[in-house]
Amino acid sequence: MATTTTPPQVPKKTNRIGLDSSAYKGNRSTLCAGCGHNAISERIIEAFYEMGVEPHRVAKLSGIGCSSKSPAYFLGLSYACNAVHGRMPSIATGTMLANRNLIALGVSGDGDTASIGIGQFVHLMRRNLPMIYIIEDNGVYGLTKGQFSATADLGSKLKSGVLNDLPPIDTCALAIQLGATYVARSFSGDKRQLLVLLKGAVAHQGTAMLDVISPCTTFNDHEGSTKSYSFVKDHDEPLQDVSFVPFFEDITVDYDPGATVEVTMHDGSRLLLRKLGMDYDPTSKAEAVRLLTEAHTKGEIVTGLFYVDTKAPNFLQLLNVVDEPLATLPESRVRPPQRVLDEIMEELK
Ligand SMILES: Cc1ncc(C[n+]2csc(CCOP(=O)(O)OP(=O)(O)O)c2C)c(N)n1
Ligand code: SF4
Ligand SMILES: [Mg+2]
Repeated sequence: MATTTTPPQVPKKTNRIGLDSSAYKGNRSTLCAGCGHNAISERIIEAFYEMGVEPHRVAKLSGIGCSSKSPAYFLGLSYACNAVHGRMPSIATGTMLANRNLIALGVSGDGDTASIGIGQFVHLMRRNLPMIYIIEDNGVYGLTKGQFSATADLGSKLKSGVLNDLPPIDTCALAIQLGATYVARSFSGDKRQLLVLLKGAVAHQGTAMLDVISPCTTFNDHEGSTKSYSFVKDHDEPLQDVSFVPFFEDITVDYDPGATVEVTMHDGSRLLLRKLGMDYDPTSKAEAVRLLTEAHTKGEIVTGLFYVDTKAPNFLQLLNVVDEPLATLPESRVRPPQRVLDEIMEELK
């Protein structure tokens, strides 16, 4: 009689908290094949897996758009709120005020952020709320069939031949000027750079704003578009070669301090920014804004970490928010005693 042998079980690879990568995945994507947003979802899965973040500590927040749908496709064990178009910042602010132990991960689109949501975006950036804010930037309103968004470049062309005659809003320059403390631009097709910048964002304790150019294969990947795969590949000018050493890996790295800038993040992780060509100081707001202005003039797409400040107080520190989730506080800690109420009434007399 023939005997059957069962193949030996290969144990699944796990991260530092014992979870395998399936714990960081979500539903199967319903976005178009080749959409840049799918590649960003994959990098988010990798970053949170490799950082060993507990999925139940993450709150995924988004607005409306193909980009804003994408949180359904990663971190399926995390909390999630798909907000109203352009209103994700308010929901994120409330979430973090209610429980500062969460890690807020916002995913928005260029339309969601730079058009209908611009008012909410600017106030979020000036508050330096601890959160990761990703703009999946394709220069169009993908979900509503490809109209220009406010990040579309002057002179870029729609599939129908219509030319864009308005200048773009640079969300990175805006975020830096307003007060965000970790600001970067990347490309959905640059797996390595995007993964490192995402890990740095997880380690940061203020607003980490990542504008990720993410081509829309259906409506904005043709000749004449400045957000197509081929245009971005041809015009991408990486500012630095970025690498990341997480706090839980006690690794010493040899580098030439003249050519590499080391940034220590809030949790002790380190970002190593090896200069590529020009001298650049990522702690100078003025330099960052100048760099972005010059890049626009030259028609270059500069990617990398533009600005970082690990010292500025964040919104929760400014407000002195308690450590515990507000919902767990007993009445004795949330209700002022009668004596305090009486004093207030006296002052108002
Ligand atoms: C209040 C409101 N106005 C308009 C719309 C229609 N709408 C849905 S998504 C969208 C734009 C999405 O563009 P973007 O944020 O760039 O996301 P993408 O689909 O390109 O990823 C618009 C205008 C809406 N859903 N709600
Ligand atoms: S329409 Fe564009 S943005 Fe939306 S899923 Fe398709 S390729 Fe992506
Ligand atoms: Mg868009």
